[in-house]
Amino acid sequence: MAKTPDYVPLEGYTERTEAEMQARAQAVFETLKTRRTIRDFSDKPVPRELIETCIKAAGTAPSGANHQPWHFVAISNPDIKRQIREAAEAEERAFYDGKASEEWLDVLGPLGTDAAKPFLETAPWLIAVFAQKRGGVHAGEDKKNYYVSESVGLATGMLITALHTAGLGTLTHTPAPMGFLTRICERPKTEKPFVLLVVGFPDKNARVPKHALIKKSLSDISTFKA
Ligand code: IYR
Repeated sequence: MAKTPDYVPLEGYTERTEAEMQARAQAVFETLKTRRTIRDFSDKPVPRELIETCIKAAGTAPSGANHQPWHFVAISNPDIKRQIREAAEAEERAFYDGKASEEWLDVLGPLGTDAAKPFLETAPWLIAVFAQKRGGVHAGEDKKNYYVSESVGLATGMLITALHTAGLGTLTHTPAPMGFLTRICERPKTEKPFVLLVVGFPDKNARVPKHALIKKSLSDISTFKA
C-alpha cells in the first residue's frame, strides 16, 4: 500500500530581485564556460576533503523516487590507479586498433585521443561513478531504481560543476567496456560503471584541442515558444 506523504515547509529558498537573479545566472555561465576537458594533468596533490565536498554536492542531484542511485569511488591509491590505467589502456588499444568504426575514429581525430592514458596515474584522483540498478531512499535497501542513467548523469554533471567551480580540472573518461572498474573498485554486480572522472590540477603546459572550443549558439540549442 502506498504511504501518504508527510510534509515540511520549504526551507533554504531565497527570493531575489530580477537584477540579482540575472547577475547570478551570468556568473554561473561565466564560470561554466571556462570549463575544459583536460588531458594534461599535474601530479600536484588535491586534498581529500575537497573531493568529499564535491561528492556531497553531487549527492544533492534529483533522482528517480529520490533513490539516489549512485556510488562514487574516489581513488588516490597509486597501485589502484596503475591497475585502472593498465585495464583501461588494454580496452583502448582494442578500440583504436580495430573495434572503433572509421566514422567514430573520424570524429575523434580533432580531439587527438589515442590508447595511451598516462593521466590515469598522473592525476591525483580518479572518481569512478557507479549506477545502482537496485537500492532505495536509504543505503542498503534493495528496491528497483528508476531513471537510473538520467539520475546518475545529473549527479555526474553536478560533480563536474562542483570540481570545476572549486578550481580543479576534469576529464570525463569512458573506456568501453568499463567492466574492469567493478572488479578493481570491488563494487557489487548490481552496479554498472557509468563514467570514470579524472581529477586534478591542469599541468602548467596543459593544452586543449581547438575543436573543444566550438560551442553551439543559444539559437542552436534552444527554442522559445512565447
Ligand atoms: N574512450 C576512448 C574514445 C573516446 C570516445 C569519445 I565519443 C570521446 O569523446 C573521447 C574518446 C578514449 O578515451 O580515448
